[in-house]
Amino acid sequence: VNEAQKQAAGEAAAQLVESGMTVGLGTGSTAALFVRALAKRRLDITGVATSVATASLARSLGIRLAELDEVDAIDLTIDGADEIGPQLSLIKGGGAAHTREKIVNYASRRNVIIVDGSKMSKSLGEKWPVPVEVVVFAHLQTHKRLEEFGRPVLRQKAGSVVRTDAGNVIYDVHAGEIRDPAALDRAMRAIPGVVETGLFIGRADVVLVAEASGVRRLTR
Ligand code: A5P
Repeated sequence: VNEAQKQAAGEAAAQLVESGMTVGLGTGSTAALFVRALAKRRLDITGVATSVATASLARSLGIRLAELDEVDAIDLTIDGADEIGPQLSLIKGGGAAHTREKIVNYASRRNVIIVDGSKMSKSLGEKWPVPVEVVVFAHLQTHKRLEEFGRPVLRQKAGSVVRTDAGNVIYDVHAGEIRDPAALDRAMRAIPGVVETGLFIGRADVVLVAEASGVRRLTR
């Protein structure tokens, strides 16, 4: 679905990268198309991956990688998103990578999000639940606390519980339309056992939206 649009967004993002940059590499199918387009440009860059999956893709394409703690700062991070609401607020974590993605995002001078048109929504939460990374210890207690905000569903794939790169689990909290995403983010993160939410508020400088008519550039 929307493969050509994702490809266009990935290529447009690759054009933003210049030799000498340290570049944050996002996770997901759209970010993977960006990583492929970036590798084709053969620039002298250092990548910082947001997941084990992205690290192995980048390595296989010959992109030099560093750990975040080995670099001073990241110049530019390109990542995908699951849903984009007003003021470029984001829901991320559909690929279970949002904690690392958020750490890389905050370490980056500029953050560009690439999506196809299907990800845009009038009200954040109308399309996606909020992914919340939770430590395994007594996660049913954390589940109970999360019920205050909606219906939490433990994420499973092919019959087994999904684990993040850090070994934690994910609860997808069906919270409906979110009126105040910053407040919801704060309230969820205040629960013991919650590692991070997939709400990214005020963290996208630019969103590149690929549609049939071309790539639109949105700024906050
Ligand atoms: C990963 O955890 C997510 O934040 C991704 O950025 C998101 O799921 C986008 O993936 P697609 O580009 O495959 O839709």
